[in-house]
Amino acid sequence: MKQIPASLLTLVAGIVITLISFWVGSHNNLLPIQASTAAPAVDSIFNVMVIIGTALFIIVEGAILYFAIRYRRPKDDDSDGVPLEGNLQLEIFWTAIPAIIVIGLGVYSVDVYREMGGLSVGEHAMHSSMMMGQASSTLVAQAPSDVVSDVPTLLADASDDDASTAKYGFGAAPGAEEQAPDVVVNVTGMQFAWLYEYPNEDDLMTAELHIPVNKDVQLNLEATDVIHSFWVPAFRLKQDAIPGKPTQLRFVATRPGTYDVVCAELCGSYHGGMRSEVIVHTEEEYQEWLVEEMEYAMGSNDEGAIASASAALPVDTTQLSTAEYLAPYSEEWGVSPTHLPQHDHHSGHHGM
Ligand SMILES: [Cu+2]
Repeated sequence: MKQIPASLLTLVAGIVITLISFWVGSHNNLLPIQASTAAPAVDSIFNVMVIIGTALFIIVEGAILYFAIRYRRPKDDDSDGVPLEGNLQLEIFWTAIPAIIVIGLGVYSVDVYREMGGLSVGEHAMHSSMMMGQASSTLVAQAPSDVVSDVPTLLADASDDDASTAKYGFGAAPGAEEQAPDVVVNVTGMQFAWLYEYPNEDDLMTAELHIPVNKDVQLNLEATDVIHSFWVPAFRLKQDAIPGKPTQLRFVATRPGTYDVVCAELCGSYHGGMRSEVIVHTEEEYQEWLVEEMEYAMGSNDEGAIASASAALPVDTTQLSTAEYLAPYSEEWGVSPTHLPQHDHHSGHHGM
């Protein structure tokens, strides 16, 4: 039988590996549903990395298996292996290929990041500090010493002004920098809950995030205690909430539904329970929800509003009467709450 040339075998192997890798990359099914404009861009770079990873896996593991079988030690062969040392061409080759891959992925990821608005947040802050830089250098160049001494004060003022605007996070999509967002929600992370406040809706407060579909939404994130991270896997978006440093997350949800919000920064003993939901409504549903919530909040009496709001919010157990505190357990024990001890004098709500 005539020997098949090695170059031909390599070519065929290369084609087969490429086809398998592309197939695995585009059918990996590893990611959740896509529910924001950022998701397709993030998924495409993820899939490219899976394609490259699959090819490398097949080549490396394939070579190990092939060599282990093809060059296994024959029976009764106790001789040494062939001494091999150094191969400059091979070393250049296996340094250059990963370098090209890593640089390519780096450029690609910056492009995806830009598309998501990662480069447009804090533009105001950047502009003003750049302008200050110019102003101060002209002052230094032309002015007498008393003006120059004012420069640090001017710079300090500028940075004070910027303290209230987020410099970190995700801003408007490219081309939409001049447009104001359709919906603004202030998000506060605390041990161990997310709180949502709608500044344009009479500071309405909720424990889940409600937003309309296909609208430009801006979240202003902050934290009251430690660093938390606001992560919506279905949106492919994650942004830290940092005490004292406001951050921003601007996005467009593209699919109505209910999606998980997960805290992705280890923030204490109940970090694992720091979950919430984002509900993406159609425009009409969102307006209906708003009206309903506003009616709730401004309800016939204030106590009712507080009760309905607090039902959804984390409970401060120190403010509860004994009967209220035990109510969830009494059901489990088969005891009527009215039979529970009523030691404290303010247990006026017992039996509810
Ligand atoms: Cu947290």
